[in-house]
Amino acid sequence: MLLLWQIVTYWGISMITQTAASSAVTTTTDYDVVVVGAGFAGLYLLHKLRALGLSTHAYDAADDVGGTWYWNRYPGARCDITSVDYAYSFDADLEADWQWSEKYATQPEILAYLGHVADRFDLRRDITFSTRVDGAKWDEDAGIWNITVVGGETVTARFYVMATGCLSLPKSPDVPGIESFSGPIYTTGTWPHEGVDFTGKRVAVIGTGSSGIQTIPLIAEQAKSVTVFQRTPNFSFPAHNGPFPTERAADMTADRDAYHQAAKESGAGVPLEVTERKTLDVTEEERNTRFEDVWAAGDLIRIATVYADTLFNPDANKIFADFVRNKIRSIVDDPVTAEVLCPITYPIASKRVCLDTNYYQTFNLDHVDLIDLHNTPILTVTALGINTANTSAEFDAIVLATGFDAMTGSLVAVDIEGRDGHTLKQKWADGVRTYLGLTTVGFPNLFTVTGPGSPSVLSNMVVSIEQHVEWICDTITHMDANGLRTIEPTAAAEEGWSNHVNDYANITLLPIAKSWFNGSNVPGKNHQYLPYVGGVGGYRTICNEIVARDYLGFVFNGDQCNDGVIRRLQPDVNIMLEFIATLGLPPFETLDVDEARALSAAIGDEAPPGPEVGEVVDGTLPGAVDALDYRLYRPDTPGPHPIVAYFHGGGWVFGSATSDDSFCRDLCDRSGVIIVSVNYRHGPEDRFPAAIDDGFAAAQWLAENAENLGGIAGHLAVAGWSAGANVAAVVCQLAKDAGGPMLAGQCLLTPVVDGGFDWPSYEENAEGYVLTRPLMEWFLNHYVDEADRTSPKLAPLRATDLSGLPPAMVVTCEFDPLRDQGDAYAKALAGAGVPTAHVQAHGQIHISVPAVGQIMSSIWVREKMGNALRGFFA
Ligand code: NA7
Repeated sequence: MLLLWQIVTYWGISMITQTAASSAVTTTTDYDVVVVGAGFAGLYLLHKLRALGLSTHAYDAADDVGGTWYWNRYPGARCDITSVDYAYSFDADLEADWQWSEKYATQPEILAYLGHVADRFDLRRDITFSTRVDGAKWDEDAGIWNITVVGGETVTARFYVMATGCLSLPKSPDVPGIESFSGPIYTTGTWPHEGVDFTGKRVAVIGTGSSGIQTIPLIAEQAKSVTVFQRTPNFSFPAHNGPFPTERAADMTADRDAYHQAAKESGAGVPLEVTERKTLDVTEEERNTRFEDVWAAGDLIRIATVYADTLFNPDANKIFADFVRNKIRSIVDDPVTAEVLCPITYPIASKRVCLDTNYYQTFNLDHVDLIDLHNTPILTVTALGINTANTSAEFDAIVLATGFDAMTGSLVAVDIEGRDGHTLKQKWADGVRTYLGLTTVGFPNLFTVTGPGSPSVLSNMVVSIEQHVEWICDTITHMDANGLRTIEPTAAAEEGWSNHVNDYANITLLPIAKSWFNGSNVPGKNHQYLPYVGGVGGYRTICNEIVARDYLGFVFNGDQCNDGVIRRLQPDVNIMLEFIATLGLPPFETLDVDEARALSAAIGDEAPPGPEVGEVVDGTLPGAVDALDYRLYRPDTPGPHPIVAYFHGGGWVFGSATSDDSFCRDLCDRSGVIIVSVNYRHGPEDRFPAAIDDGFAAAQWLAENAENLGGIAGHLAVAGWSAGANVAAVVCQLAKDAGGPMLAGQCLLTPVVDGGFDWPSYEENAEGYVLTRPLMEWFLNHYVDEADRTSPKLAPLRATDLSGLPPAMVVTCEFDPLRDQGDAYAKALAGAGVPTAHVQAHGQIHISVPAVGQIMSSIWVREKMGNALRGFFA
C-alpha cells in the first residue's frame, strides 16, 4: 500500500497528513515532539530536533536549564568525569569557545556551561520552566501523545521523549522520625539556591555515597561539628582536582574527530586506553606500582579498568580492594574509625566508586565524628537530634545525602499511560523491560534518553546522551521519510534485550552490592541490575546494527514488523567466537585426521589451567583391547571419595585422558568426588563400537578397583561431554543390560544420543558456533558406518526401554547442533521414570560450558553439574 506523508510545520503546529490508498487520516498535534527535561539531554534534543525542522517543546520543573546540575547545588558538587570529556562534542565551535577552569568542574561551572549552550542556540524559547509534566497518555486511535502538566494544560505530540536523567528523583527520606526534627533539613539533590551557612552549627550528615563524600569535607570546613551517619562505607579515591589539564585538551584539539570517535568506541565514553592484562598475571611489585599510579591519577575510568579482570574475578577484585583499604588505613589516624570507613561487604566498583577531596582526612579532625549505622542504627530522629542504638546527639541541621530513586524513579513518577490504558509504572512494577533502554513495548513513540538497559550511568553521560539523541532524531527522520507514524519494539526484541542486559551484568561482579544500580537502595523496589554493562562502543554498534537491519525488533504503524533479537549469545561466548574468527583457522572437516588432531591439541594447549585439586595421578587401566590412559583428579578433602568415570569430548576422533583437564579439575573441585578421565579408542583407526567397548571396560575396572584408587566401593557414576557423553550414556545402558556395574548417575553435557541429522537444531545452528553440522558429519563418518547409526550403542535415544537407568543430568546448549537430541533424551529419560535434571543453557554453544577460566556465563552450569555429581552419591 502506498503511503504518502506530508509534514507541515507552521507556528509550532505540525499537521501530519497520511494518505493511504483512497482513505485519508489527518492528525494535528501541537508539536512533533514533546521533551521532558532541560538538562544535557533535553537541550541537545531541542537543538537537534529544531535543526530537522520539527516543532518541539520542552518542559522542566526547574526555573532554568541544567537538569541534575540545576538541583544538586550542595557544597562540593562536581562532575567526576574530566571536564574536557564531560561536555558536548556535537559542535566544534561550542567546544572551542568554552574553557573549563578545573580538571573536575564544579556544579556552578557546569550549570553556567549549560546556560551558555541554551543561550548560544537560543533554546530557552522552546522550554516552559517551572512546569512539571505529570501525565502522558497515548491515544491509540489518533496515534498521538496527550501530555498534561501540573495545573491542567494538555498538549499533543507525535513523539514523547523523557529526558529526565538517571539521578533526578531524590529517594524519600526513609529515616525514622525525620519529620519531627525541628531544625532545617537539607537534601543534597534539592539544595537551596541561596546556599547554606553552617558556621557555628552542629551538623548531622546521613549518607556516604558520592554526594556525601563530596560535601562532608566542605561542611566540616564551616561547621562547629559534623557527625557523619554511615550505613555502608564506599571506596573513594582522591580526585586530585586542580587546574584544567591542558594536555588532555591538546589531545582533543590535535584531532578532535579522532578523539571523539575514540570516546564513542570506548567502554565508558572516555578515550583512555585500557589494559588487557590480568591482576594475577603480573608480579605483586608490578601490580602495586600500577595501583599507586591509579591512586595518583584520580580518574574513575582508570580505577574501573585497573586490570582487565577486576570487575570479573573475585580474587583479582579483592587484591585491588585490599590496596584501597590499606590506603584508607594509612590516611585515617584512628584505627577504629579507619576500619569503619573500610568497605568489606562487596567487591570494589560494584557500588559507585567515588572521587573525593580530603574525604578520609576529614575524619582526623577533632570536630568530625563517624557513627557506624551498621552496628548502631538510627532509632529515631527527634525534634532536637538523632538517637541511635547507643548514642543520642543534638544537631542544628541535618543533611540528607541519601541518594535517588535512580534510573526508573523519574520515569515512573510521571503517569505515563500507553496502549490499552496500562501505565509504565504498572509495567515495570515487577521488573524493568526495555528495548535498548530507549523504547518499551506498549508505549509507541515514547523514547527514554539513557533509560534503563542502556550504558547510561556506567558511562560518561554526555557521550551516551548524544548517542541516544542522535539515534532518536535519526529514527524520527527515517519514519517521516518513509511515511511511518508509530514505532514500538516487539515483545521478543524487548525480552531478548532484557535477557542480554541481565546476562552481561551477571558475568561481572557488579550486581553483587546493594546499590542504586540494582534498585536495592529504595525499599520495595524491584531488584535488577539496570544499566547495560556492555560499554558505549559495543552498545552503539548494536544500535547501529539494528538500524542497518531495517530496525530489527521494531514494529512500525502497528503492522510493519521486523521481529528478531539482536543478541542471543551470552556476551562472553560472543567475544570468544569473535576472537576465534580473528584466528582464521581452517574448518576441521577440511583437514586430514592428523592435521585436525594437531590443531585440536594446539587449541587445547592454550586453554587456561583449571583450579588446583588435591592430587592428580596419571595411570593406565585395562580397556576392551589395550590399556587405556587415565588421569585421576582427587579432591582436596579427606577421602575416601566416590568416583566418576569421565569421558572426554572430541567427536570419537580427537582427545585424550588429559584433553579436558581444566574441565575435569573444575568438576572435581565443585563436586568433591574423584574424577577419572579415561581415554578410549578413536576413529577412524578404531571404529564403532571400540569407544563404547573401552568405556564399558573402564567402568567395570573402576568399579572393581575403587578402593585401591581412594574411592568407595559401589559409589561410581559416569560423566562426559559430547562424544564422551555418548560413551557415558551408552555405558549406562550396557551396565543396565549386563546387570552391572552399578552406576549411581550419569552426567551428560551436550551428548550425542542419535546418529541422524533430522533435528531442527542441526539446521538452526548448522554454522557459526564452532561445532558445525559439517564437522558432526565428518566425526560420524570417521567413527561409524551409516548402517550402525540407529544402533542404541551409537544412538541411546533409540533404545527401546530407558527405564531403570541411573539418575541423569542432561545439559544442552541453545546454540548447539546437538541441542534437540539432548533435549529429547532428557525428556525420554524422564518419561521412562529416570530421575532427570535437565539444564538448557541459554546463550551457550557446544564448547562454552567446559571452557573453564574463559567463559564466566557458564559457571552456573558447571556448578549445577558439580552439584549433580555430588548428589548422585547423597
Ligand atoms: P548514593 O550513592 O545512593 O548514596 C546514598 C547514601 O545514603 C548511601 O551511603 C546510603 O547508604 C545512604 N542512605 C540511604 N538511605 C539511608 C537511610 N535511610 N539511612 C542511612 N543511610 C542511608 O547517592 P548519592 O547522592 O551520594 O550519589 C548518587 C550518584 O549521584 C552518584 O553515584 C553520582 O553518580 C552522582 P547505603 O549505601 O544504601 O547503605
